[in-house]
Formats: sequence, C-alpha cells, structure tokens
Amino acid sequence: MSELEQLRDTARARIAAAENADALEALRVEYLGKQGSVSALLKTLGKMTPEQRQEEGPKIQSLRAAVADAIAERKTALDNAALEQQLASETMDLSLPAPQSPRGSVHPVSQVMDELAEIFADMGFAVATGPEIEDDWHNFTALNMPESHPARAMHDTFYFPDESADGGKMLLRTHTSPVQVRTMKAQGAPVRIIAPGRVYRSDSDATHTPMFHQIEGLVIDKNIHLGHLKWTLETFLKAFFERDDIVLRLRPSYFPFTEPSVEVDVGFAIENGRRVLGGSGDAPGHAWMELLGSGMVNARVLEMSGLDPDEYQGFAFGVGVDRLAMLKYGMDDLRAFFDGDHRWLDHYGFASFDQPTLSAGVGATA
Ligand code: 2U9
Repeated sequence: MSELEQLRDTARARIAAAENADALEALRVEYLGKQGSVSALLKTLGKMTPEQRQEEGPKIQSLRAAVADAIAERKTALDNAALEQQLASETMDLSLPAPQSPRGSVHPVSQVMDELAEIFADMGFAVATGPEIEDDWHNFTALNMPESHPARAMHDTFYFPDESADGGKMLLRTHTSPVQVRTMKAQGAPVRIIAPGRVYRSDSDATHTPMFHQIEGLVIDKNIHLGHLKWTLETFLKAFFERDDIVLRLRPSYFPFTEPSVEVDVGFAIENGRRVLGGSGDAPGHAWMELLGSGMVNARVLEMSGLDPDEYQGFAFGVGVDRLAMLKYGMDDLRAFFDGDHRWLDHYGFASFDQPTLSAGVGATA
C-alpha cells in the first residue's frame, strides 16, 4: 500500500471514530486546515516537475476528496444522532392541561345588561340607544322639567361650558329618558322599548358614583293602563331574580314625567347577612325595599314628543343596573365596580361563554 493510501485509511478510521463535533473539527483542521497534512502535500505539487505533477497531482487530490467526504459523512451521522437524542429527551405530554394564562372576564354590569336585554326581548321589547352628551331640551324640557323646575337641581347635572348651535345648554345625560323622547319623535306610536346605558350625576359616596348605569322601559299604545305596568315589572323581576315568589308593593310617588307615579318596593328577608328577595315584605322576618320608579307617562310628555295623549297612553319605569347587579350577585360596595381592580373582576367577573339565555336560565354561574 502506498504512503498516500495508508494516510487515507488512517484518516478515514480516525474520522469514523470521532465522538463529537469538536473532535471532528480538530481532525478537519489536522488534515485539511491551512497547516494540515493534506494541505502540505498539495503544496509539494508546486515544486514538482510537470511529469511528476501529472502523476502525483490526481493522487493527492483524490486523497483530499476522500478525507473531505469522510468528514462530511461523519458530520451527517453525528448531527442525526444529536437530533435523535433531542427528540427522545424532549417528549411532550399532550394529555396535560394547558398552563393557566391570564383571562379576561365579563364585568357584572355587562352581564346584567345582557340578562335584562334577553328578558325584555322575550316580552317583545326592542333595545334603543342614544347620545350620552345631550341637550337641555331632550334631557329636561321634553320630560316636563322646564327651566327653573326644582327637579333639575336634584339631578346634579354636569354641564358643558359651551352652548349648542340653537343656544341650549349641553350636558351629560342624567337619565336615559331622552332616548325614549328621541324614539317617540322619530318613530311615533306604538312603542315598546328598553333604554339601557350610562348616565351621569355629580354625586359620589358609598352608594353613588358620578357615572352609573340605568335601564328604563317605555310602552306606548292604545288603552295601556297601570295593570300592564304591574304585570310587566312582576314578570321581569321574577325572570331576573329567578324566583316565582317575588312580591311587589306599589306606592304613590311623584316624578315630573309620569302621572300618576308609583314607586315599586319588593319584599325581602335577610339570610346569612344578605338581602334575599322573595315573599311579602309584611311577612314575619321580612321587610320592603324600594327598587324601581315608574308610572303612566305624563300627557304633557307625550304631547312634547309629538303624540296625541287622547289616542295613546303608556307606562315607563327606571331602575339602576348597578343596584340590580349588587342585589343579584352580592356585591356590597358600588365604588368597587369602577375601580378596575383585576382581583375584584377575578372574583365577580363572568366567563365570556356564559351568555344569558331564557332556556338555560338568565342567571350566570361563574
Ligand atoms: C319618558 C317618560 C317617562 C322613566 C322613569 C323613573 C320613574 C325612576 C329612577 C330609578 C332609579 C332613576 O336610576 S335611578 O336613580 N327612575 O324612578 N324613571 S319613571 O320615565 C320616563 C322615561 C321616559 C319619555
């Protein structure tokens, strides 16, 4: 065997035995690097005669190719082995539960708004909305509260510094009633709507926030009377609190936009320190709690909204959504509703899949 063949076989054997990438790289440098032994042999070609070069050149070139091929082959084998080992060690158990990542939740006010829309839709009510920045006429005058009416002062209104184009004052609506005025003016009668949304009053303590949520209802048709109002509120409250034993008490009251006006109380008992609605307030261990305001729409309000009060009558009601949420889901501080504290939301928020439906029960489970 020639010296070159011996060198080739030794190199092949050492390369095949290289245990890892570092050892293989060391052998590559040893044979093919600038100072490597095969490179040194290639350099000898320059000093040979043309005849010698023709004889030795192909042999040395073939040695270099054999060493390079052996290195490439070993490199592939080492890479494959490393991959096999990685695949064997990095197993993944697809049956494990997914890691807990932060989840959003539905705010109790949004949940209750959805519940209310669902209940009233079932009774044939459409949802109406309107602007939160209102003018003085739609918020007050059209609701039988002309300028200097004492009820205006009671609303603690947020006014804007600039007046509207026709000289009226602009304000943040103090109730959702202007939505009903706009609906009557735009669509005429009959009307069967609820108007849920944000309202604003300059008032802040444990039971009042400057922004809160209301839902108002309005039904206008021929021959509507207080009996329709009482049935509607009873049906709504039974569906919302998911109890058949809700008892209402209607008390005479006064609102400028309704005549007659009635305040609606519900019977409740204290259970485990919490108010639980149900039963007559006059029953032993029970009491009455004021929950809603309502009444027959004042004839003057119908007129200002373009309806003939001799042809059409109607009833209206209003209730605080935040208060309904507190009563149903047991929150005791209204201010926490708007703090944006995620720990409160983790506790009182609802899963986004928990859509209220009448068939599955409007009450959420989360
Ligand atoms: C039109 C005509 C009449 C809506 C009504 C009340 C009584 C009422 C309060 C409940 C608690 C507001 O959120 S609260 O502070 N609301 O007592 N609201 S009758 O009457 C209307 C509305 C629109 C055109």
